[in-house]
Amino acid sequence: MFLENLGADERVRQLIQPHAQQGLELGRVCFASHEQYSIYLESGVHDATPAGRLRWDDTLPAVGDWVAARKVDQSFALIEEVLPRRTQFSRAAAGTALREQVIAANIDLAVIVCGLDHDFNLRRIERYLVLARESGAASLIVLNKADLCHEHDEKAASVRAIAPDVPLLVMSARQSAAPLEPFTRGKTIALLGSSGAGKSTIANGLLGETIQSTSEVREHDSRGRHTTTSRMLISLPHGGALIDNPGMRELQLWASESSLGDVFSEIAALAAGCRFANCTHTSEPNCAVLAALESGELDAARWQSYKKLEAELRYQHRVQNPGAMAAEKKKWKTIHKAMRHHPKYNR
Ligand SMILES: Nc1nc2c(ncn2[C@@H]2O[C@H](COP(=O)(O)OP(=O)(O)OP(=O)(O)O)[C@@H](O)[C@H]2O)c(=O)[nH]1
Ligand SMILES: [Mg+2]
Ligand SMILES: [Zn+2]
Repeated sequence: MFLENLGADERVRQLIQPHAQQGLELGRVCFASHEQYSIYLESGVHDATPAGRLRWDDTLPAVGDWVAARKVDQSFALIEEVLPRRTQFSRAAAGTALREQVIAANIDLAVIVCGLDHDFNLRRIERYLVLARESGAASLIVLNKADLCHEHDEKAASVRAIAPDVPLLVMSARQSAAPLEPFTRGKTIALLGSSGAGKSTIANGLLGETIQSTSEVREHDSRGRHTTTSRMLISLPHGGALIDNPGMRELQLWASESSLGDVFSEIAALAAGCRFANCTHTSEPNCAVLAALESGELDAARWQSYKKLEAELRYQHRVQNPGAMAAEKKKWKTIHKAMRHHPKYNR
């Protein structure tokens, strides 16, 4: 019953079947930090540790994962298997090499929280939208702190312009999180946004009690204080679960070009109208993108934002695929060699 409230549906029930025959039971990871894990089992919360095999296979669980676990005693369990994910949120983690870091798994709805104070930033919203799109979860944007802002209609309109298909709520979490409640029932939601945007305030509102600490933002720039430092999955009173996230200082994208294209779909549509299929939209004749920039149909800041994210993804792709980089180098070597031997360059 308890796990059903947390979102255990037909899919995970089926996935656990073969493991249940081995004496394992269904669980959901509610906390993961520095190799410390907690999981919900039907009988309640247990501390847990992943089987060594998961570490070697690089398939360690993340918050939100459904797992097959072996209960060791009343308070401790061993995670034997991570069940296939429906969605997964990742960011690029810098270490010795750039790698994918899964932040949370099996999220149904990404709630992108942005304050209507100095926190308000369309470009950051776009970044989160790309990340959410890549994860497979649906998105919803909350413009919070409506009580502090007089021109929230204007700001809401500018958000609608960049994300016409994404549901948008303008609210004041300090007063009530009720507007968001209908979107959360039976779902697993993740609260994303910068420090001080009001994620934990929203979480407390939805939970109906103060579970997450919150703290005042700096007055002059509305910056938060990184109050939430770890990620936890908490069950919601009306069914479903939420993950309150720490506000990330800088969120490195982990996404594919297709997610970027989905979030900036009007740009992809424009580019399809360029005369050259491989148009770089810099100086080519009959470039639909340049024409749209000229006429004002495409906002220059939006275009810059797209290019910045695209460059970030390209870079990432190159670092991840040394093979692709080597192939690119080889291609240029061949071209340069051909040029050296070409009569035009040898006069
Ligand atoms: N005026 C006003 N203040 C709000 C509102 N929502 C949140 N706050 C305040 O903003 C401050 C930061 O809120 P938090 O909920 O701690 O922000 P957070 O997004 O969880 O921040 P981190 O945990 O640091 O990532 C707190 O002082 C809240 O009381 C709102 O709707 N209106
Ligand atoms: Mg917080
Ligand atoms: Zn073009």
